[in-house]
Amino acid sequence: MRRIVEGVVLECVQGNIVQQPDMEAIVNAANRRLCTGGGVAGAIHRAAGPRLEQEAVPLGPIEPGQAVITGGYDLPNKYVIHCLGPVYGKDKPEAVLLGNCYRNALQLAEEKGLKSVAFPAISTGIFGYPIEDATKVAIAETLALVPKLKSVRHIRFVLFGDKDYQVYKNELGRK
Ligand code: AR6
Repeated sequence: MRRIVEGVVLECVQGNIVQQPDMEAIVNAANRRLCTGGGVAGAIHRAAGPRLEQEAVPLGPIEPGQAVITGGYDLPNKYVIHCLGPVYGKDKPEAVLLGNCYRNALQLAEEKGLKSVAFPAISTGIFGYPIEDATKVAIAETLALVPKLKSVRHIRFVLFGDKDYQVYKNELGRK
């Protein structure tokens, strides 16, 4: 599912975040220490190789909503943008902190002059954020930023599961 808003392609696909070779940056659903983990973080660190941790860990610890950028190493992507999402029910206000992830990630992409960024559904796995609520935040925040983007021209949301993909598809089509 894809739509174009003010010249920016917004799309959602079902797939794996580490298999998006046409994107300049992929976003990691990181932990505060920026080390490897489960879910997205595990997949990204495995695919990027140990040099990713060597660069990322000294940049941490980060706080919920914050984002930092590193190289992509053995990934097909030039950069990884690491975001710490809120733990649902613990880091509050969740929606603000989750929105900050998308805003700060896109700001880093702009600063690097990147054209394309792929996001996973931050916080919706181990951190427990309900997918419907997280999707509303991710899409509303991204749409609010689109008019300000100068270099980013392609934003892709990559959903692992079919249900998550359907939720994104409905939300992106509705707005
Ligand atoms: N590609 C795309 N989406 C994925 C992939 C993948 N390879 N793997 C999982 N997902 P999570 P969080 C989906 O748990 O909730 C880590 O251990 C998954 O189904 O990766 O922000 C870190 O070290 C879910 O919908 O991130 C942190 O400690 C979404 O991506 C903690 O987990 C996010 O799931 C971060 O938790």
